[in-house]
Amino acid sequence: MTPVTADKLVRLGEEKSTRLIVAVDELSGGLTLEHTTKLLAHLKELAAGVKVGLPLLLNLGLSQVSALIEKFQGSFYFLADFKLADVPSIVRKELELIRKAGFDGAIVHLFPMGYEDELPSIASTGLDVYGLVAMSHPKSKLMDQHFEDLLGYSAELNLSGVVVPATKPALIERARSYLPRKYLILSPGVGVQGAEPGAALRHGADFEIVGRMVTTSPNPREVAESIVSAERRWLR
Ligand code: O7E
Repeated sequence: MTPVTADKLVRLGEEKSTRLIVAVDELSGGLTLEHTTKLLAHLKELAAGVKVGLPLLLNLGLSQVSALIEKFQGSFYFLADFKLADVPSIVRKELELIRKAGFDGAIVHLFPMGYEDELPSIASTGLDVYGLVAMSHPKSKLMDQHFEDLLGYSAELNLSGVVVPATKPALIERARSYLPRKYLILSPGVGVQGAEPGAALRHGADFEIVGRMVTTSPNPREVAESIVSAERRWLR
């Protein structure tokens, strides 16, 4: 199996000295192409990645999302978060289409399992895959109970990394000590969901996924600057 290292994300993070991935799920003026383009233009020097979820996809449609990726592909790492959780052969097809749309990486829910024949070979298409092993909200009891199983399973799949919430720092520490260093830890839950910017990095995460704190602010650039300056204290 070829190891996957999410080179582009790591490179952009280092070049810009940032560990911010912006989740564009909500925008003050609405999730239009115009507003999203304006936001990304403002964040060019501050964010390493852009997470595109179903709200943006369903508002813009895939062709506008692809156009956005093409416009900003040199500036950002584009991460698809389409809540993939299905039988392995279908998830594989979905990942191939995500790659074709221009994305650099994609997040997959690991709990359906059975991915061992499908996910490692996705690396050859150039798409990085991240597994979700815990969730940020306080009521995610079933996920939390199976965190160790999902973490162990993620290591078997030779992924680019995992998603572990910033709101549960003990889980980040556990993931960091358990997984090989090449696994990136991406942490959502910063800002509106309660974690302080930089805190996930302090506990061992590699990147922080931040949505509404930036995207619904009247001054997204200023907020992003404050997040990045908090993160810079913890850069390794
Ligand atoms: O709370 P915000 O606005 O900073 O947004 C957080 C983003 O991270 C949002 O896009 C949400 O879908 C995502 N996220 C979580 O908030 N918690 C999780 O546990 C997992 C994710 C996530 O990215 O899941 C990938 C399947």
